[in-house]
Amino acid sequence: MNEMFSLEGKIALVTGASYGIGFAMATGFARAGATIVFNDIKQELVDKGIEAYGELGIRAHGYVCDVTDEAAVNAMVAAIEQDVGVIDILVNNAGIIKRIPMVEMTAEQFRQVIDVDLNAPFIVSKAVIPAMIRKGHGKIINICSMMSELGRETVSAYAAAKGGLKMLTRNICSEYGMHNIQCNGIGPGYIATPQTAPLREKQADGSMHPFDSFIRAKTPANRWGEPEDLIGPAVFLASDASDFVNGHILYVDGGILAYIGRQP
Ligand code: NAP
Ligand code: GCO
Repeated sequence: MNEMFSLEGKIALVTGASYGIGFAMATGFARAGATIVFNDIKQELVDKGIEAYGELGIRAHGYVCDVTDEAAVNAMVAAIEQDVGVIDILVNNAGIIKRIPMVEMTAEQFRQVIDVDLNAPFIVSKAVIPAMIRKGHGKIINICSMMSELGRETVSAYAAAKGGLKMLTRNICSEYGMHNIQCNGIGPGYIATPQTAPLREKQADGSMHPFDSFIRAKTPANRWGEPEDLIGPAVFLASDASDFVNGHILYVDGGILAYIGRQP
């Protein structure tokens, strides 16, 4: 059974994985035997990431690359294949959010979110799929969201991107499943990372942020998720154990999507 979940001998690229959800998933991949490759936009963050992985005994390979820049992505993938080897597992994790009421959001701000959260997974997947086809197998995991299914105020661009990412996941499955490439999504619920820190900040009087209370009431587990909650699902979708799972979005949300919410 352990063999089925082993990533021994596999090379995993996790985008935007200097910290946060990507970092947690990558540490899980490493514990399952994979070689870890990650990127970030800034050399400073790549260096910090390498140090953080090193503190866990993981010798990660870090690259500076903006995932929205197709030429830079193609160059990074070529460098990875040269330095480390052909990518077996790709996690499109890098993402941003802008919380602005839609009518106040500029088209440029909307485009920036779509660029990172939807166009970039297309660009990076397109860069790695040909070698996966030649190799005869591949795993692509797109990090979706509750907003792949639900909307809420101020996150129009993010929801549009994550909804699109759900369908891009299904399309990669449809187009490349015949090459033994499985493309699935993980839809995290509300996870305690820098991205959601503004939603959890204590109020001036020390009380809980209203959104913090709201999400706890919407989550049967009555808590925020931790990045570590995503490790098991990510290892499953990266391993042989999921070879007949394709085009699926695995929601890791503590039950949010199943629950009407706790009565106030
Ligand atoms: P985070 O803490 O904000 O980390 C995002 C990472 O992506 C950072 O390392 C960031 O690097 C990197 N990144 C952003 N733009 C990039 C670009 N153009 N090129 C390369 N790297 C880039 O986010 P997180 O909470 O860990 O979320 C990770 C993923 O999970 C995102 O796709 C997010 O949408 C998704 N997600 C998060 C939650 C949640 O509750 N936290 C829930 C569902 C889904 P910089 O620091 O240099 O910007
Ligand atoms: C927000 C949050 C969410 C989470 C996540 C939920 O402002 O509502 O940032 O979008 O990041 O995507 O799954």
